[in-house]
Amino acid sequence: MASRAFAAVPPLAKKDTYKVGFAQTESNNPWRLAQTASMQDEAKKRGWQLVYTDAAGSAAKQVSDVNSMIAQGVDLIFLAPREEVPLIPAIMAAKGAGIPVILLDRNVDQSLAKAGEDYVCFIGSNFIEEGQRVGDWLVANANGKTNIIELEGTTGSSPANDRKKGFDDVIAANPDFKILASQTGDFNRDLGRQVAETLLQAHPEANVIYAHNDEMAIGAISAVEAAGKVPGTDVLILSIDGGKEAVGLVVEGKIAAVVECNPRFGPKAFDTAVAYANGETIAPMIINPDQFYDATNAKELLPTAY
Ligand code: GZL
Repeated sequence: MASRAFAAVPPLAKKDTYKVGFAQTESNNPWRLAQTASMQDEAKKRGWQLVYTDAAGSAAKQVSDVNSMIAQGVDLIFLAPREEVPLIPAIMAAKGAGIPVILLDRNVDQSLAKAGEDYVCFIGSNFIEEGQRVGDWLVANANGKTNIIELEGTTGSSPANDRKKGFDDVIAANPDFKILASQTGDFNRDLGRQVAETLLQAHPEANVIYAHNDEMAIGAISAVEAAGKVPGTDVLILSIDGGKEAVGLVVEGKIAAVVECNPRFGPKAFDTAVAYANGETIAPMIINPDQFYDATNAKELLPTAY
């Protein structure tokens, strides 16, 4: 793994406007599209030049996307590392080229790169807490439904790793509950549906599905219905992201609860870059507050969902 060539994160000069890169992981679901739109809107609002790339689901391409931004001489790079380890070389290459990196949304393996040394900071949700909040809600509201299928996000990504850890730790502390099976659906709706169908066939006693994101939760609804069961009545479906479609399904009773993971990074990301240029101390982790939706508040809060 690349060594740490510099002692600290490269500075960002104070300027009126900047040329910044945003290396997106993929554009395969509403959450990612909302994140990209927020970044593009903010760049336009501030008159900054945004060099945008889409890695189309490939960590290797995301590394080359960052390297191309370095070659273009951007002032700073916003990076949403698709997976925790493969993007480390890109972070070190930017650091070596004197370009500061701000991580958005997804984090990197903390044993390989550190905020304040290798990149400016991480801005995003506390994924472990998101998983814990889903687990806590289930323990309090299960009404006897304790046999769980877990649909994991992208293998190796920090949201998948940490949403699993947060939820599974709560379940481990509550012996009445059991995770029957846990498998990746790659944050994808149709793959989530396919995996849920397979696991429901293998575990007909399952009566809870915990999906690491809305797309897989919505896919799971189709799988539950294909199995001749009623979402919300026979099987509780739990999710994270909190997009309009999923919150609407909470109102309908097909999804039991959703923890928000707000994708609107633009204002906070650009403000953090300016604060860094102004020499302000930047916290290593800037955590976004996440709303919680269930039958008690989804109807009222639906208009505010992204
Ligand atoms: C979480 C983000 C995840 C979303 C998914 O911050 O990285 O990626 O939860 C998206 O919907 O694909």
